[in-house]
Amino acid sequence: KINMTINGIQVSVPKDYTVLLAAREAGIDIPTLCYLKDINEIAACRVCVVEVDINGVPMRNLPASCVLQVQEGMNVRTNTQRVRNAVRMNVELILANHNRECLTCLRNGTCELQKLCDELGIKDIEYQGEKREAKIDNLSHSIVRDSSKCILCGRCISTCRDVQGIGVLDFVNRGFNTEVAPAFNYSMKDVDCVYCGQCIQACPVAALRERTYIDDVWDAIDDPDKYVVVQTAPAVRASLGEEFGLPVGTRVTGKMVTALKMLGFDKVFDTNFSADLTIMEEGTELLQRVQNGGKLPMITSCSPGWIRYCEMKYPDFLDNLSTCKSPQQMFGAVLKSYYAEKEGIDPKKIVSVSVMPCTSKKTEANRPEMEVDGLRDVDFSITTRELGDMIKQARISFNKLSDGHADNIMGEYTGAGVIFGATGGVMEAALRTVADILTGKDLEQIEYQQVRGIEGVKEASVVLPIGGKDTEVKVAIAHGTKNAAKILDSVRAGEKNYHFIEVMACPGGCVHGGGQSHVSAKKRLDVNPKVNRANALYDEDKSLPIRKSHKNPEVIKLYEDYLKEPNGHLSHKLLHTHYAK
Ligand code: HC0
Ligand code: SF4
Repeated sequence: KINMTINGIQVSVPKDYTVLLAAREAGIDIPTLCYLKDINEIAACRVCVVEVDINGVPMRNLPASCVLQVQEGMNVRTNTQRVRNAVRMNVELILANHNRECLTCLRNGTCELQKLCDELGIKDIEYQGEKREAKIDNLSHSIVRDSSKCILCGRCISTCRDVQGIGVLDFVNRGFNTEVAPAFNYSMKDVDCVYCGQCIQACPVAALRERTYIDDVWDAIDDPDKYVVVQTAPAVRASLGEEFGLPVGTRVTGKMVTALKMLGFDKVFDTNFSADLTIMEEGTELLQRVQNGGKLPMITSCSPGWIRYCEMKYPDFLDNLSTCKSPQQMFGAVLKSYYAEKEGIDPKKIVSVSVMPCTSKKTEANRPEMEVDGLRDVDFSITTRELGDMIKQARISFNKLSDGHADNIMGEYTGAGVIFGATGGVMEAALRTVADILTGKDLEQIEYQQVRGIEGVKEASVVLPIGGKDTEVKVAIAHGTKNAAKILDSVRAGEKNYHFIEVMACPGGCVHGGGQSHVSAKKRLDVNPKVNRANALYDEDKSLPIRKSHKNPEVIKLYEDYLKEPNGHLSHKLLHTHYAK
């Protein structure tokens, strides 16, 4: 322990602490902007400066507390006039070159710079210098980059490079013209970006944001000739409430359904339904590969950021990918065939909308192969945040809503479908079904704790009877592309062999997707959205009467009335695809 003084109060803190963390523990919230704990600790913005002396000897400059290690005998002052003036000047310099159209900004209300100015009492700006030229890159389906909003904090750069192991973004140009962009200022559309949106989650302002499709969805709803159907991904229900001030990870399934009905969607369904369907298809595919000597390990194919990553960086694993489309796409394909036929609706009139925790889903929905007979599986994919905005635009008091229930015949789901949204969830759902099929029993032990949690790489093995003999089925789970690389490298090197691998592009899985509600850097010091939101999904799983995908009555009916059997002829037409590059 280190003994030191902060603002005259004696404190004792662990040796590896920074002054910033020590102050927090002592109840002093030093302002920060570029700081993202464990990810971006580079003292770029100098908003967290403090005045320090050590055993009576003053440090000459004002050091940045986010990178300053605590020392015995340190005396820190965070609120002297010298500190206040310096902080104010540093923030004003940032503001001088920032597009300050706050009223019309997507991040109005969630902007960390806006909040900081409020907290620091900045009411006028002295420096009115020249502004960097604004460049907006909106050519990808997923991500918009707006240089006029960028404050050069570097949070996106560190996240993409160090958390995701990709490194698409960096500082380009010099001096006054410095900006954050892909190399040579290429569009995000033309680089190795997987559209995971983790950079958006890191961005304190609106320099990186999703490409929005809200207006397209409103237009469809307002068009009397269109039949507009919405599906909501598993993870959305664990974050949407945050848009309305509820604690991180509050489960709002029923309110979400009611709000969607109020918005005017003709039918409100659930992606969990097609998550269950995916397990039927993917589980069957796995059993066939294991029993018939097919390509192993089989790897999940539901996370579009992961698919893009595999295509670009690990093309030798493309044959390992399950041929299943993602639940988002399966849902759309079944909607415009089975559902349209059952209800007697012209599928050309159906507009298929998805609400996803994900920015990469927008690009997935637009992939050329994601259609059947000329009908797009999904017409518009919006994020959790965009749905929050639509609900606000409709003046719905979300927190007062009562619980609704998704419509039939594609709204029923099991606990297995819900947990898809957390890392390890697809694996657990698959194991529940595969174990039942192989043992011929209705197993009661269905919680696979080894595949849960936020460890970057998880492994488990389950002994199951295959072809009459007990076989150790080995599985692995990775979340975040950097962890995916670790697993794939070890498989490639022959150090590991597995039967089945789950990969999700985002750290934590979909619950921490690039389209989820923003959680500020400051708030992340106290709550871990990955954990809270995953817990919300595991709670919902526990609360449901049916927790295995193959027991979903609407999925059973879909096979009886239409698809006939998993991996059958119609399934291949509607629900499977091929990834090649
Ligand atoms: Fe996911 Fe999905 S679970 S990718 O994480 O598989 O986005 O939530 O919707 O499609 O179901 C995201 C979340 C989905 C899909 C499902 C899968
Ligand atoms: Fe990097 Fe993901 Fe952002 Fe693309 S979307 S720049 S891959 S963090």
